Amino acid sequence: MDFQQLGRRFGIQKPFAGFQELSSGNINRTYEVIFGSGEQEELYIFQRLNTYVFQQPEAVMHNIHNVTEHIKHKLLDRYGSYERRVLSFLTAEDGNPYLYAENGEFWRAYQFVGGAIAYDVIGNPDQFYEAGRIFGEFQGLLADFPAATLHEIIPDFHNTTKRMEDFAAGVQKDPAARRKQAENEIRFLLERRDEAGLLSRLLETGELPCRVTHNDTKISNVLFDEHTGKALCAIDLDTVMPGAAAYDFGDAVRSGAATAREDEENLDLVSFSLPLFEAFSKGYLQETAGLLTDREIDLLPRSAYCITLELASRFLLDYLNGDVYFKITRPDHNLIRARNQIQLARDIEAKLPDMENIIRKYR
Ligand code: GN1
Ligand code: MG
Repeated sequence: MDFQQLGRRFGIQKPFAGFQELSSGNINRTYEVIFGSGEQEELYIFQRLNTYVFQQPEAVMHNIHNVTEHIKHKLLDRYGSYERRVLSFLTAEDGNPYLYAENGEFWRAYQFVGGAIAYDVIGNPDQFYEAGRIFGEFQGLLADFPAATLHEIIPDFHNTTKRMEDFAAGVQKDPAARRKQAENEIRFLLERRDEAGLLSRLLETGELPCRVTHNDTKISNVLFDEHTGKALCAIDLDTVMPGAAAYDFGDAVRSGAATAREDEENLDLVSFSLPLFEAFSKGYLQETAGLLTDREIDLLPRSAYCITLELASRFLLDYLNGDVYFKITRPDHNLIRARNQIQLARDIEAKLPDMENIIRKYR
């Protein structure tokens, strides 16, 4: 990467002074880049979009631009300022919020949010309450966004019925001849195929409303203020599209109420924390009061189950396909992730009645 040149094309005047790659994120490559020095130092986040996953990167940026503009206006009305509460993208030489490097790579850059931190694993219920509040707020901020103006970035992204069909087909094909290594996991997921598809069927029939949703609400996509611990904003808007609100709730608790990282190999450490689930639900339901239908609220516990099965099937399918989609750092990384998510799904399955009681308490 020639950050000096990329920076100049994004209108940064100061000289390039250094960078580090940020390891979180399974799809794009993300870099924290410094320009200038001392008092004059400026920090930016540069991202190279994965154009295998995002085949229409300009459509991604079209969505993000319009959604962040909408959010800025709403926040100005509500709080008089949107500072640190929404991502601000840099404009390249031709006026677009992205550019193509000489080698064809697709790049975007945004202002670094100072004094903010993201977590892969939640530390305590207060923190997760904050995350629930911010994802609830996100849903509210976009409640009047015109969904029809958004591009469908990845068709059928959370169509779990289709995901399970693709998974079953991948098992049959077994392109990388790895099926033998995952027989138990395959059986577990295929046995739950119908249950996994529940939400996507209800979305299809209109029993669940289609809203503008984030679609990648894992906990590392929330920025917190380093000092106050308050959640500032949801980041990573690549997959903002029409979808089911319950999936955003489900994906957030799948990742944030888990007691271990998504790729923890020691399955004894992987469980679903009810106190964390309760804290998130409280924050989320406070913020979305009056917005969600009864049916949507009823389905929140199930959503965690469906999305965990969905993700397990995606990781396992990628393993069977020879690791073409998610970034890996070890040969069986996707198998480890799949086993981890299956363990989590087992625990959620056992805790569904408790989760339902919790939702009843805060609705
Ligand atoms: C990917 O790139 P990242 O880490 O934000 C994936 C999500 C998965 C997540 C699991 C576009 O998200 O759907 O839930 O990994 N994003 C895409 O960690 O497929
Ligand atoms: Mg993402």
